[in-house]
Amino acid sequence: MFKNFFSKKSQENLQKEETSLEEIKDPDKKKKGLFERFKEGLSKTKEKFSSALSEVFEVDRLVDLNLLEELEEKLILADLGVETTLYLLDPFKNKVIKGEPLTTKELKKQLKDKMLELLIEYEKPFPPEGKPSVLFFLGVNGVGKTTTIAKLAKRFKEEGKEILLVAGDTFRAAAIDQLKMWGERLGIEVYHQKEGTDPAAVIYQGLEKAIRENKDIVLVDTAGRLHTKYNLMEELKKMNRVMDKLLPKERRVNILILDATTGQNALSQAEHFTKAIPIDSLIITKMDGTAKGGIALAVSHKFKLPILFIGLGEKAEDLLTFDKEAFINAILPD
Ligand SMILES: Nc1nc2c(ncn2[C@@H]2O[C@H](COP(=O)(O)OP(=O)(O)O)[C@@H](O)[C@H]2O)c(=O)[nH]1
Ligand SMILES: [Mg+2]
Repeated sequence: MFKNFFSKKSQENLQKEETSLEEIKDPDKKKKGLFERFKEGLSKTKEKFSSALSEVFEVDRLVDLNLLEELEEKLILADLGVETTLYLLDPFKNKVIKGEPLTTKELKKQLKDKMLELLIEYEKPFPPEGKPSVLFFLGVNGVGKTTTIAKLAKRFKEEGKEILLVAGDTFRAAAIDQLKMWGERLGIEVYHQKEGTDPAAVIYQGLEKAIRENKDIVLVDTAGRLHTKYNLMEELKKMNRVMDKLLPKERRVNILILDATTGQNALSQAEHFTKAIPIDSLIITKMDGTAKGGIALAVSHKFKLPILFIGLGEKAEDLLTFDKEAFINAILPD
């Protein structure tokens, strides 16, 4: 995998994310472009939703309890999970029980509105204001932390920001090398120490350096190994405390990375991490390769966390700022 990671393909993947001149002249066009990219990237999830829901919504008819039960089963299977599905459907059940008329057409429209409502928006500026601001990336091994850091760092660099990457995954030398190679490729400095160094110490010194050198943004990589003697959660708490000592919390975003292909497992990962340290937001990766994109709704709802970006591939431009309308319309078109 590691070798693969820095293949020629990956290099080509680092091409510039461009906004065309037409999009600048016509912001609606940009929005349309965004909708298209969500649609394309989420096509597998859309197929799953449409094959599951087409029977329910095919003909416009009056909704009864049977239909809602059928829909319930299908939404659970489309990775929305029991909790979120019940939350979405309960008001419609109550309506039907009370004998209020509701057509499938109205149901679909109102269901989409409710889905939009439960996706929390990230209200604060991103990245946070103040120099330096810190993005702290967490998540289990292989979810895409290092790749996402590279994608974001590239974006910030193109905006003219001074960046520092901190190699807080000191568990394997290869993890440090992976970040160093991204740094070289992107022309961005990486603060690192030897394999096995206490990650909290690396982060402390990395942050001190960023403060001293007046960097704009620090992106901190971490290890994600859960099934070893290494107590990841305790280590993460320590890293969090160390950063609190150097900078006000408002300048940092703790970002949990989840891999959409893991489906319901993402919920238990979120459970673990949110118990250990305060998580501010989510990035959900690998939405391109999976039909399990519905997990985004389940995890955002259950943990009341906004989604900042979604990963729709390995290319640099495949990190899209999360747009809930584009997302819902992509998986559940009218
Ligand atoms: N298809 C796809 N692959 C991704 C995405 N994000 C990361 N990957 C791949 O997932 C693998 C693991 O990524 P890595 O950043 O090393 O994960 P880490 O262990 O969390 O740092 C790599 O092969 C990445 O290219 C994505 O959005 N889509
Ligand atoms: Mg990594």
